[in-house]
Amino acid sequence: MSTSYRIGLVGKPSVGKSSFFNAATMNDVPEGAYPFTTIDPSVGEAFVRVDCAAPEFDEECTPSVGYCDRGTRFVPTKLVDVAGLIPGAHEGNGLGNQFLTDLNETDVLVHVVDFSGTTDAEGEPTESYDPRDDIAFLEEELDQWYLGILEKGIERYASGYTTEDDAIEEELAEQMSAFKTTEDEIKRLIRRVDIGFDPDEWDETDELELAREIRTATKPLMIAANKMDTPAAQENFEEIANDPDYDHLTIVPCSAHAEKALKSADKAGVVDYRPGDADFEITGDVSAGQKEGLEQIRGFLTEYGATGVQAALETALFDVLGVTPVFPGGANGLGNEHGEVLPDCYLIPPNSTAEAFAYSLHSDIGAGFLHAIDCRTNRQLGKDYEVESRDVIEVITTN
Ligand SMILES: Nc1nc2c(ncn2[C@@H]2O[C@H](COP(=O)(O)OP(=O)(O)OP(=O)(O)O)[C@@H](O)[C@H]2O)c(=O)[nH]1
Ligand SMILES: [Mg+2]
Repeated sequence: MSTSYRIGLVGKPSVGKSSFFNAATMNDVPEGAYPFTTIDPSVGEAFVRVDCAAPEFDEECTPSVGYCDRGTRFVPTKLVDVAGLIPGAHEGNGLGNQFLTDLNETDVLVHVVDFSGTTDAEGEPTESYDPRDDIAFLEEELDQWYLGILEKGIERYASGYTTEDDAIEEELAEQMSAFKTTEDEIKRLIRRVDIGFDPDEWDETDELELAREIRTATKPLMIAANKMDTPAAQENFEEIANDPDYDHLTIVPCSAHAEKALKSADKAGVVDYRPGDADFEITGDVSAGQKEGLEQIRGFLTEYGATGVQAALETALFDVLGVTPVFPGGANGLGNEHGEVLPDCYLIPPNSTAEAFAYSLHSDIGAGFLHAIDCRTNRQLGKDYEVESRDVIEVITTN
């Protein structure tokens, strides 16, 4: 069993969250140039790319989930498309708090921003809207959401409802359990904000700062600059990507439309396109108009290296969250008893040890852990070895 990660797509209405979702998952949820096209969240299967390890062993892999295309493994992960949020959502504006609840289960967020500037703060059509305003508002909105929950925890604590020897971090960890945080983490974050452990001493700024720390720790976020197929978006991107004020953010340029068009054309047998690639081949009969459209997309790929949809998902999971892909293997040949070769590529939490990896395979394997073997070098690995990206590992157990 490997950990199942969920990537959440967030942003104001009409930025292209559902279009991105459809492009990534080949689903068909409604897309529309009007706010709140999406009301109920959708969960779909997307893929992240990992260089397959099998060719290094002169083998061909047989994936049990996902697929492998010319040496690139496409490993499934969950993608969640939620309703748009507008300023004041935490106070009930727009669809209010519902979408926030839908985000609870996500591990990392892709903030989809309309870089073309053709939608206002509410997602209504406009011109020359500054994408910087979107970047700022979303984080503020999420912070307010966290603050509201944090305040409830502080109130509970102050009311003396909890038992005497409860520490504030215990109360807050319980209050914020939906965000998968722990007492230790809350303690560490309170220390980092440096406000002491007596909530009576905290003012509003302290509380907001703590809420923000907890939010960034439990819902890390990156930005997908969408609608990059338009000149206005390209201009905005040029400016913002070169603005030192935005250096702390990861911004991936993308075109949900281009990705969807290429995948659909591939499915129709008109082009050969591997998701995330910088180029494609026209393999079928196309009309002059289709050819022109495809060549336009090719121009985009040449300029930006890819459509950006794959890149955004992989940046979120591998760079922002630090998830490690690892192949369970065998030191004496990669195949298992069923003749499957490297059937799995697991996504495990950052900084996992060999022992933690063994536990993620099965609790019995973790409990019986003797040592692990690096299948590339046949080197023995101890339980504290920190698993690295694309390691091929066999676990040796007592049983
Ligand atoms: N040019 C361009 N337009 C896009 C792109 N992606 C989405 N759009 C358009 O943007 C509009 C909104 O798209 P949706 O995917 O419905 O946006 P959303 O963020 O899901 O909107 P809500 O569900 O209302 O929150 C539609 O008219 C899309 O065709 C893109 O990559 N390029
Ligand atoms: Mg939508």
